[in-house]
Amino acid sequence: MSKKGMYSIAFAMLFTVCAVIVTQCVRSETHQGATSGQGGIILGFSQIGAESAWRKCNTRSIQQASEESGVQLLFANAEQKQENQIKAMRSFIAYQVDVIGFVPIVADGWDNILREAMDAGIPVLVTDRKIHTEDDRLYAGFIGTDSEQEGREAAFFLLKKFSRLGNQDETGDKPVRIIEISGTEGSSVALGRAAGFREALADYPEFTIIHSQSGDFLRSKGYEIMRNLLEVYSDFEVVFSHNDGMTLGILDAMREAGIRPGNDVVIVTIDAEQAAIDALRRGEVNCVIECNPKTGPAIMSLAKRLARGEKIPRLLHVDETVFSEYDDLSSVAPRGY
Ligand code: GYE
Repeated sequence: MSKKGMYSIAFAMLFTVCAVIVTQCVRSETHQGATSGQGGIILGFSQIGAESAWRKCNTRSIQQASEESGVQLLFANAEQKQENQIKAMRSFIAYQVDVIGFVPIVADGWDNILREAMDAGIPVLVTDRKIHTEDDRLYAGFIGTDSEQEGREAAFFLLKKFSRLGNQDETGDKPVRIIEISGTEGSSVALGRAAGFREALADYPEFTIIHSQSGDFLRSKGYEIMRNLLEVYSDFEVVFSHNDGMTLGILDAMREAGIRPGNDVVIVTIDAEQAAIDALRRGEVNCVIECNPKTGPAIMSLAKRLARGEKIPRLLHVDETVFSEYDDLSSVAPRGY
């Protein structure tokens, strides 16, 4: 080997050693900084993006809770790409954070990165959306929404509205044709909401889903899809939308076409953003199922327990409620998102 070659190998080795030392120093300084009065825990958190008002509130909740609890947060926004989430998690492992938290954009494809975290001895908390793994021991626990239940609640409202469970509106056995606009394909919440909805309607064949399409949880897509569907379908009774963002787009498209949402078509939506509650009060939406984004404080306390080496519950569902046209809405507090 030439002298030049040897020098460059030596330089590369020296550089690597320095880089490792610098990283370790930065880390122990941050740890010390955090330790002085704050608990000294570093949580690396991979968020999926900012696709909805719900998501922005979820991020605010996590950032605010980190400040209040003294858990130091390394926050990464994946801009809707699973590969960005995996990269962020890999960098959290290299940084030797105490705990990794993430919102899995889709349910599949996490086993390898979770194994890397496990090999590095870093516990992982799955939040908001669930995952499928070969081995459930690859993550410490889950906190988030019960999407199957949300789907069931959407169906229960329709059964009541069309008088199968109650007696509000008598419509006999007429067909109830439903258009479903679902969330991000492959996400546990879109799969869960769809499954719970179908399960609860399984014994009522007059309820039929005539069209189901993903609007990716985006208002713009909700609008676009509904505009196109209104050219194809002239008769349907219900729209079940997996989130309020898409619903607001759907309402815009309907108004433009001269359809009165909430009146000509029954609208059921999930999240309970302020804008959806306002639409419910105006009578443009019939039922809003709450999905609770304010998980920051619980995430921080779980992260502390994990950092202390404690076990946490495998599954924690957040509290969620339902608001509908049958309720007195006068006491619903401002939603904050
Ligand atoms: O319903 C939607 C969002 O994962 C529960 O993601 C969450 C969903 C929420 O952007 O608005």
